[in-house]
Amino acid sequence: MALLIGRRGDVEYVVVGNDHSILIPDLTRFRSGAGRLKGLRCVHTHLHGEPLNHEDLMDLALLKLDLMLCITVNAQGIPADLYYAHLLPTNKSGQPWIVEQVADIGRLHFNFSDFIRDLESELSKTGQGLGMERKEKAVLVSVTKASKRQAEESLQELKELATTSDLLIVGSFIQRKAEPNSRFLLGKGKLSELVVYALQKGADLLIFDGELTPAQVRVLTDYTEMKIIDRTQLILDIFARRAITREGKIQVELAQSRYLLPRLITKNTAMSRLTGGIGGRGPGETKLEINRRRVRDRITLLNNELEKVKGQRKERRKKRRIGGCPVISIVGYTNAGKSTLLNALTRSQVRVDDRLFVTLDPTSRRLRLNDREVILTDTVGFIRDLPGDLLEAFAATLEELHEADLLLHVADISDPMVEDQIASVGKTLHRLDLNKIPTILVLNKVDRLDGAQIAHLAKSIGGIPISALNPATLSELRKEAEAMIF
Ligand SMILES: Nc1nc2c(ncn2[C@@H]2O[C@H](COP(=O)(O)OP(=O)(O)OP(=O)(O)O)[C@@H](O)[C@H]2O)c(=O)[nH]1
Ligand SMILES: [Mg+2]
Repeated sequence: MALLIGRRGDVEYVVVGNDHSILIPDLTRFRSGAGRLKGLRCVHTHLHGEPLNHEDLMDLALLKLDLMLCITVNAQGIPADLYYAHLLPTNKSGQPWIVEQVADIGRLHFNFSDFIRDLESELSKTGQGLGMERKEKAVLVSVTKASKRQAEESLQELKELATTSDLLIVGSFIQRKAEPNSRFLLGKGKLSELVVYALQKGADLLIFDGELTPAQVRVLTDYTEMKIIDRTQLILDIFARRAITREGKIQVELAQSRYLLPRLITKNTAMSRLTGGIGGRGPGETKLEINRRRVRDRITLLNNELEKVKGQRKERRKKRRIGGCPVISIVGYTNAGKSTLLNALTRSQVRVDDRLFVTLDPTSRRLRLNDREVILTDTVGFIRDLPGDLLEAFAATLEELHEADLLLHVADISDPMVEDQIASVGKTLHRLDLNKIPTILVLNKVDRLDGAQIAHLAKSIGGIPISALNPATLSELRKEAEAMIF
């Protein structure tokens, strides 16, 4: 038999099980926020004299109970040893919980109110006093077959994405697995470790590297009672915050709606977390109450609007074409320095920032090459595994690239992942059917490396080394572009 007892000592539930287990009811109506426990303790009997078992501890962690206590009973039916466990604040040994044993219930001296007040204040201390409270705190999670190094590099990028989205990353959690558990992704034991880890770090958001299926989001949300998002959603969120023009906004909302649609069947709790987006912002927030049909209608509407915008773009392009100027488009991984190069070549002032996806809307500037005029355009950056919905939604913007006579593929040579990034940009260009356009590979940010490193990389990767911050390094690139375009 089990009692679930609230903070003031009121019994919320009485559960009757059998001689070896009890079933705890759905507790979603009880609170538990970042760094906060459930406000319920579970006191139950163990009829065979056994201490707290694995299931008890899993429940303690996953449900974030205040306390899990069992009273064993001896052969005469008299209360014997007693065990209790509670979660621990962050500690050096990384222990998630502690189990205590008391030999006789009569000797249990335990002031619950003082205990729980101290524990909760310890738990909520994490990250406080640093002026960080206002930011949402998140833990990054990677469940992967890849090597530890690959997983870490991938998480580094995920961290940049999260920071760009104004989240505070308070920890990361990697599980390497040959075959990820397709339903839960992580095993239940690992999942409970993750929940306690997030609690200790004061996080209420879990960000999974990669894309979760709608079913996985549902199951993970139900089990952890935390907000769950994946890399795709994070990227969509960034785009939603960056979009400025009407066209950009339509494209992003379209991508978000498409992503949301198959996920709308989830249970209510999961849905409100999901549709709220991160901190409930972006186009996602208005969707709390809308159903699938309305999302579908919205998608149709957005598609129509996008068609109109496409038409207008085409007209504008035509007009430009009449002038007969050749077009050079800058493409590349996000943050590679594309906008900086546009600025350097055309002495413009488009926005440059050390963040991901600063540029969303294409910008065109005139450029004089060898006394002839060309048009140089800057575009949205690419990223590894660019969400399909997003790529499709941005097809209108990226269509412009089909008009290009030459592509400058800018890569950040100082990034340890540069070769992967070049490859994934290549893949995206292929997906967009742009791989037939002549391309110059531009290795940017050489100022960050020494001569020997540059020579080595330029030889193994190929391409023209430049530093977009230093116009003096651009002459070889200008010459090569001239030669290819005229
Ligand atoms: N050290 C160094 N930094 C550079 C160079 N070129 C660009 N950067 C920096 O790299 C960061 C990103 O530059 P952007 O031009 O915004 O990059 P982008 O490719 O347009 O990025 P998105 O539009 O966000 O995809 C900025 O902080 C730039 O100052 C370079 O040659 N050397
Ligand atoms: Mg840019």
